[in-house]
Amino acid sequence: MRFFPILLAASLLLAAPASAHDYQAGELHIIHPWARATPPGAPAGGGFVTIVNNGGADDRLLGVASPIAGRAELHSMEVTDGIMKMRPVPDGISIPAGQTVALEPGGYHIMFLDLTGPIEEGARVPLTLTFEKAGAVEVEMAVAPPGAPASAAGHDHGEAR
Ligand SMILES: [Cu+2]
Repeated sequence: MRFFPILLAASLLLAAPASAHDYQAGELHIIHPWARATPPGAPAGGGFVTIVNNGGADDRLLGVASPIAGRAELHSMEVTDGIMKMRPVPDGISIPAGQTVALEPGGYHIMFLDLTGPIEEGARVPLTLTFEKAGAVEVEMAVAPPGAPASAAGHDHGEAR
């Protein structure tokens, strides 16, 4: 029955892009980083992640980087005079002690600019999150279909958000 472990490994690999994944960095729990797939030629794309601070001290997400983008920025999105506007948050995003901060469609997000190529559905994309206290954390983003809402990205963790 030698083939069985190989089949099992193959099915795990195939299941990987859609499955939940998370990371621990000190007191920070980094849940399900994901990006939206982009059409060929798109200049920019969006990335999302949920961060839980289980520690007693505030931290701050200062910046992000990925090899898929010439630069990556942290953005907020809000409605001003009836128009949805994104803007960079140069001071980063506060991750208060004991709280959960979600970067999600319609709110805080990562903006990938000067893409080196399309973000392809099903791929795994490296992402570096740099925190004030936790330092640089390497994670991988799952890639969801274009236009995927937050709930379609495999939030089957059964964890607090
Ligand atoms: Cu943006």
